[in-house]
Amino acid sequence: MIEALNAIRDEALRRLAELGADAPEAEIRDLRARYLGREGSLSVAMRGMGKLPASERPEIGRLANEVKGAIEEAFETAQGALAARERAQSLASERVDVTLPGRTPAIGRVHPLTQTAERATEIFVGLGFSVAEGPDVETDYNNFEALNIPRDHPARELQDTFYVADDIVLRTHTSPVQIRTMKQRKPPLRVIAPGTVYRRDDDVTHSPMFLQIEGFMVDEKVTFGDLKGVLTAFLQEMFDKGTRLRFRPSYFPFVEPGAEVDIECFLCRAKGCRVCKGTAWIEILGAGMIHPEVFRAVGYDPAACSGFAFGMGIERIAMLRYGVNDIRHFYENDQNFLEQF
Ligand code: FA5
Repeated sequence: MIEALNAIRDEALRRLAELGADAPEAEIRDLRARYLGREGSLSVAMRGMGKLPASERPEIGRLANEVKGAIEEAFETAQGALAARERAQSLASERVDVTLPGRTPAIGRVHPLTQTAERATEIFVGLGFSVAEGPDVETDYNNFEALNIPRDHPARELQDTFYVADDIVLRTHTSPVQIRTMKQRKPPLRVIAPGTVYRRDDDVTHSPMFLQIEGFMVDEKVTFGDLKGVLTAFLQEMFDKGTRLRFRPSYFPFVEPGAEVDIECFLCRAKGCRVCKGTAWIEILGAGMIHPEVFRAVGYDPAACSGFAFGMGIERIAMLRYGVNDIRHFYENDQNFLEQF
């Protein structure tokens, strides 16, 4: 038994040495299993110890453990050397250049239309207006009827409407917020209402979904002069002090008199381009004195109060502010475009 154990150790150490320094890990593992595995020769020999006389067992047992320890140590050394070699190889081939610049995570920013709407809101708040909101899905009554646009009124054709149901629409303008606010509150009122509106429209200056800011003021003696003053103050703050604007008489059923306001086209410096359609002016808002029928619809006495209202397009203002020549850029989500603002 003693000889057998010594022979197993010698053979194991010799065969491991024969494998050489470049032996792959799998071969070392196989060889190890051949001696130390459950069916390996050392394990088989040790199982035979039960048959030995009791007096020999302690000595043989000690020797068997020594042999096992020697074999284990030899394999551990070989496997350790292999691991060290592999680590050295991978360090030599993988180069980490610590001087490379880091990867900066992309940081989002506020959309130019939101920036423009926020700036506009800030200016109106500075002029004493407070902010109100209304839903995008609106009743036909608030969007049209209460604004003096009855069912068969030709003005409905001016706004290509998306209907959700017979009496429910995607609001075509922010003017229904006038109705909602006036029904809830009493004059004096100075309110703006920014929001999204929808129409069947699509070209370089028209989008099917766009933003408006409604504004209105109601008190005992509000005049058209107040309207001009507020809009001039707003536009000169939004653009610059020298900004020229013009009021053109126009028709909206919910105001009398009504006007459209244009500002000089900054894109072409008033020479005429495709955005201003060669006219040197861009229409940015509709406005006027609130119609007595609207006051009646919300339960106000038209003889006791007066007011102005306006509704302006945020995209048009943003186009002029940033020199953008096609409204569709705002909705295409092209990073190269958006990163400029
Ligand atoms: C209205 O929507 C009226 N509610 C405005 C108003 C309010 C008048 C209060 C009187 C009193 P209009 O349809 O003209 O009016 O639209 C107002 C502005 O929205 C336009 O001047 C323009 O700047 C913008 N606009 C209109 N249609 C589009 C569109 N399809 N895409 C982008 N902007 C648009």
